[in-house]
Amino acid sequence: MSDILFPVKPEIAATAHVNAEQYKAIYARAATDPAGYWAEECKRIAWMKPPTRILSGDFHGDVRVKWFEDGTLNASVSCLDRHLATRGDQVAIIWESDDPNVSTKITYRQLYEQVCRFANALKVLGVRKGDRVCIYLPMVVEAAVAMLACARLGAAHTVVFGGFSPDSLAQRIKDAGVRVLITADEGRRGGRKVPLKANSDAALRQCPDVHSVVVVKVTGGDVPMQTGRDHDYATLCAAASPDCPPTEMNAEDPLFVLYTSGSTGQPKGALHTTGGYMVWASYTHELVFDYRPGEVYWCTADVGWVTGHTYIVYGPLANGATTLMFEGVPTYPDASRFWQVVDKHQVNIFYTAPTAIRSLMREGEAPVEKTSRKSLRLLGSVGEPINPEAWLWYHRVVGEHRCPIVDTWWQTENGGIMISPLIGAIALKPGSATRPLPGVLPVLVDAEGRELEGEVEGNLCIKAPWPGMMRTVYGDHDRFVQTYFSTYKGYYFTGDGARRDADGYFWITGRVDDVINVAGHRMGTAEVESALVAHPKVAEAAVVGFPHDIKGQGIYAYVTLKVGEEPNDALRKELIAWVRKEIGPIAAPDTLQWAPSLPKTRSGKIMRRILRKIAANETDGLGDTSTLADPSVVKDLIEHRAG
Ligand code: 6R9
Repeated sequence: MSDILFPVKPEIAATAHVNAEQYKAIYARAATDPAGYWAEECKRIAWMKPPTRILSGDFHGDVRVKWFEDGTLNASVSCLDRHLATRGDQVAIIWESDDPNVSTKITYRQLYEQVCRFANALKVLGVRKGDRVCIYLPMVVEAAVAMLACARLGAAHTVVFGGFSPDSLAQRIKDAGVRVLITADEGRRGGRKVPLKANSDAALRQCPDVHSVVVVKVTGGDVPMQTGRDHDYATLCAAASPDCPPTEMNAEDPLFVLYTSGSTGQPKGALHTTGGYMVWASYTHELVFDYRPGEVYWCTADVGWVTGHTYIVYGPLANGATTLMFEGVPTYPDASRFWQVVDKHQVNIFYTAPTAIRSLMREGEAPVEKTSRKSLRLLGSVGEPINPEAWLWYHRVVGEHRCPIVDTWWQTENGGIMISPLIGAIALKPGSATRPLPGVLPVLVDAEGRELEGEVEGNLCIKAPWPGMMRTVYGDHDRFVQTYFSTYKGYYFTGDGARRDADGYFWITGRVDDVINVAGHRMGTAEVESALVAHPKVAEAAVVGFPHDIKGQGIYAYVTLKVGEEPNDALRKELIAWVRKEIGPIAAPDTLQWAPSLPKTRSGKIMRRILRKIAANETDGLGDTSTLADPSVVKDLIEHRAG
């Protein structure tokens, strides 16, 4: 681990939202008097009826946490209406196309009008308060419009990443009880086309309840439209009124459901509510990015992930920022693209993932150095642990030692950033997410759930509710309690391990459950396994993560074939393509090894610890294998290690 320390620069501390002394004071205040602290902070968003009851519930029993429960609001008002008087003509969204010659800008007033029109159009299609609407769009402005239009009507959106397969899309649509889908003809990424409408059509064959599909023309590709079901986005909006009063929502009414992978079975729909989420989105965006009015802010995530929800759409728009939406990829047309976009739009704050930094690092410094990047003031990282080498490269080459880096740790379930430096208050250590934000009480516990003190490594838990936390798993509250609050009683368990150093800094070590983090995307091993065993020739499969230079972790699959099936290269390729088709490209195994049998305990449990070691090529330290039913299995797997 890196011991290098980058102290807070005095000129940054002097102007930042929070300096070291203030951090200490507000951290203590939020920890000891959460209701008092958030009663003040919740005023940062627009309320129809301001709340008087701030917090109820805790992490015991059936975990019914409520924030601001007697307040009412509409999230779109905080993001749009309230800015019209002061910054109606300021750019709200800069959209940069996959094609470097194309970009557009849309002001708060224009965004407001588009959202109102589309909300009215959705109303005509029957969307009502309390419904769920699925959004399966590429990175186009219409994705933000669609999210805000749902919010305006009080319908929860569930955004599905455009890289997911028809089956994954269908699964989410069915689980959420969706009846209206918003998609595009095709997406564009790195010069290639993504067949979103074709995928939607395939998915909807399994979803008879979806009665309406709205299709945004992105590429203009020729796609079949089903009469009565499919509607053209532009035509609907042109016919709709630009005036749409916001629906009054309770603070605890759902804002969105976002599916995320866990250690078992099917993805879970993380349900976020309106008041607490919006307060957390606005608060964390302002503090962590030290956002100031007039700045251009760019988060490179996709809106299909939680980072896109909170830090492209809700946080920045609530704070009246100019937020950049990028349709493309970091390496198209070449490895200079990010920095060209930074120069073109004079970006001040830039937030990306370690996997992107590592892939650009591999291309050398020249593509970065041929750009100016003088507008940059602050850099951010999210999605997985950032290795100190990548951190230092980001700091030296991209930020020219000028820009502090905020390594932000958080999860879909959290709603927004939880552990991160505040640039005016906390000295940086490359590779450490540093300290918790005010309102966040992280603890490390041992296997028995006992809190550990001081310099120690343990399981990362959170001790008390914060406004942005998810409230339930959509449609399955028992699963919510079971997944997050049963491992260590009275604590929210993150699924991550972490170390705390002598300065009280947190170093996230990665998942301690059966979740793999592939290029910042969460993938449950169980999901990949069930896709593999769904193939007619596969008898059994075990999937683990292994260290990968660019992606952080790669996917390593051990496959046992049915009796009579011959392992060969063609079948290996077929199985990898099968997973890609079943779940999506992000789930495709990097390595697939044939396993005549898998290492199991006498009770039949697969010993993943051993499979992880073999995948990582750390076969010297396999540890105790005496509980295996047949220890010879391991020898065979080591001999035939793939990759
Ligand atoms: C926002 C997001 C959550 C998991 C989380 C952890 C990993 C995210 C990290 C990080 C180390 C960071 N993670 N940020 N690990 N340092 N700065 O990524 O949400 O997709 O739900 O993933 O990602 O393992 O548990 P999500």
